Amino acid sequence: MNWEAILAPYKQVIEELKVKLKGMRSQFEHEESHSPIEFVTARVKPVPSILEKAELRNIPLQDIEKEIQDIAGVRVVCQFVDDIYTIVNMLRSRNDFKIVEEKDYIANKKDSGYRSYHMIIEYPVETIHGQKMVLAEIQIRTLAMNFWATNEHSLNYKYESNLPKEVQSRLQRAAEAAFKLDEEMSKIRSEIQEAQRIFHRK
Ligand code: 0O2
Ligand code: 0O2
Repeated sequence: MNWEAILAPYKQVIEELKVKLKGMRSQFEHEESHSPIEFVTARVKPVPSILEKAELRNIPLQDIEKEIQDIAGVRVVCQFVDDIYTIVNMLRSRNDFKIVEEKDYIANKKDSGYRSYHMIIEYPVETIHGQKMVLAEIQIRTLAMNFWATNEHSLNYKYESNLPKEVQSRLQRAAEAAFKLDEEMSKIRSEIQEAQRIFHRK
């Protein structure tokens, strides 16, 4: 398989989405005091991870583009939980792509303790062979959720997804602690924002 050719449109999609989301951030910074977007990262899923996921789920190679929805992955990280829903609503009102699925792992956290808001979109990308519809996953989460997910992800990698029971329950408790932190931060949000406004004026 010519992976470079297959993945080229996905690379194009994440670059375009990154520009658009970072554009939203700078617009917010100019027009409002608080941007709901802290930072944006993106990646094309590495080929070995694509193959691993396909094998795990018995997805035939010719169905990979249809069945694996996160080959193009964009992550939007926010300060506050409310910011996540601000972004979600803004993304829903756009007309440069179509939302095909939404998964609210904040209202319904995963058993691991994972929290995030996921949107699967269908994004039209112009290629040298014409327009192609490409699936992409946008993950929207707070800094605390991101901190947790990043650590959990690397532990899982280290233990090859066979985390010892005690590590699993520790991680679940850490996830609750991270969520508590988000709740506490929301409560003092107005004070933080006031401080940021003053800092910005300086
Ligand atoms: P900015 O606007 O300066 O923040 P590329 O190498 O072109 O594929 P990029 O964007 O350089 O893409 O790399 P990637 O890995 O997609 O995104 C990394 C971006 O996320 C960088 O910003 C980092 O500064 C930002 N980032 C990662 N972790 C954190 C974090 O914990 N806090 C903050 N504030 N930012 C973080 P850029 O792209 O340089 O752009
Ligand atoms: P990567 O690139 O290593 O992050 P589904 O068929 O809906 O049950 P699917 O299609 O895997 O499952 O989608 P899901 O679970 O909605 O989202 C998949 C991605 O969300 C993962 O990508 C992770 O990035 C993230 N994620 C989901 N659950 C967890 C979790 O328990 N911990 C962490 N750290 N991240 C999680 P991949 O495929 O793992 O790839």
